[in-house]
Amino acid sequence: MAAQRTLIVGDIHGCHAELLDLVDRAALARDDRLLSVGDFVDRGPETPELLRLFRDETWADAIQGNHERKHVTSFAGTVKPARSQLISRQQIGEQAYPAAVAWFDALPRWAELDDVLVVHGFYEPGLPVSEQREKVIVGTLGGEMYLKKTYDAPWYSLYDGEKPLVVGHHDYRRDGQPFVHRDRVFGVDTSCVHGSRLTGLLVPEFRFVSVASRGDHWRALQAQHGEIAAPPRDSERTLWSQYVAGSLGELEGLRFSVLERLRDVAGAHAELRDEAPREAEALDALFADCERRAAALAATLRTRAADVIAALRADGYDALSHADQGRRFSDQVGPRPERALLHKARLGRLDAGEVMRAQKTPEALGELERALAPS
Ligand SMILES: [Mn+2]
Repeated sequence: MAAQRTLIVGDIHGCHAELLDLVDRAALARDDRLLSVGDFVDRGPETPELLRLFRDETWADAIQGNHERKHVTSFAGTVKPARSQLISRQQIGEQAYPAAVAWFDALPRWAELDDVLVVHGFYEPGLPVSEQREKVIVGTLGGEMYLKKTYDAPWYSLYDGEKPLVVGHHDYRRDGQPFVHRDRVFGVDTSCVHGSRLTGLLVPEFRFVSVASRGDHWRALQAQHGEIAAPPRDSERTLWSQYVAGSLGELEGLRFSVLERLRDVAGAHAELRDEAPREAEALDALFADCERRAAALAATLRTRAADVIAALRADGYDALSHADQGRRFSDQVGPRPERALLHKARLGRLDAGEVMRAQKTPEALGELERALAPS
C-alpha cells in the first residue's frame, strides 16, 4: 500500500468547485488527506460548502487564516467585520453562524506533518512555532508590519525552522504559479477567488497540483450583494468624528480635498450621517455652493481667455508656434493671480474641478471671485 499523502491547499476563499477540480486532478487515494492553509472562507460563492467539508469530513482538515480569525474577532465585537465577512455571514445564515464562529475559533494555528510545517501567514525567526505571535502566523496586516519593522530582510528569507514551511495568505508571484524560496518556504496562495488558479502541494513528494479558477468570484459576489455596504473604516470614522467635534477647524477653513473626502465618507455610510445629520447637511450645502461658484468662475475665465485670443488674432496669433502663442498670451494677460487658470482656459482644460483644485479652500475661491469682479 502506498504511503499516505496530504494535499495542502492554498487560500480557497469559498471556491468549492475549484477545490473539487483540484482534488480530482491530484487523484487522491482513499487514505490520502486534505489540509487547508486557512482562508477557505469569504469572498467566494460557496463558503458554507467549505465550512461543511472541513468541519464534517474526517479526511479534510484546516488551520486558521486571518479571514477565519476576523469572523471570530468581529463576532466578539473587537473589530468591525469587513464586507466579505458580512456576506459570508449571510451565506451561512444567522442561525448557523454562532456555531461556525466557535468552530473557526477552535481551529489550530499551525499543522505539523512528517515533512512540513504549515501556517497561514508568516513566521518569525528564532522562535518555535508554539511561541509565534498570533498576528504573525495567522497573517494580519499588523503582523506583517511588525516583521517589516523588526527585520531588514523578507520574512521568508529568514525562516529558520526545522522542516520546510508551507504558507498561504499572499500570492507572492501573481502569475498563477506558487512561490518557492530555496525549497524551504512554499507559498501556495495563487488568487483563485480573483480568477487566477487554485494550487495545492502534495507531500511527501513535494509536487504542485493546480487548476484554473472559474472566474473573478469576488467581483461577482460584490455585485450580487450591493445591499451589503462596507462599514466605515476606522480612519473614516475618525475623520468624521473629528469633523463633527470641530477639531478639524471651521468648515470654511477646510481644503476642498478634505471636504470632498468627508462628503464621500458621509455619502457612503448612512450610519455616520444619522449620527450627525446637521453637520452632514452643512457639508453638503457648502460643497454644492462651492461647486456652483467654481463652475461660474470657470465660465468667466473661459470667456476672458477667448476675449484675449480674439484680440491677439488680429495680430497673427494663429500662425504662431504653440510656445509663442503661450508667450503672447501671457504678455497680453500680464502678471495676474489668475493667469495660470486663464492658460488652462485657453487650452480648453478649465472646469469647476480645476478651479477647486487650484484654489484649494472656500476662502481662496472667494479671493478669486473678488479678483474677477468687475470694478
Ligand atoms: Mn490570508
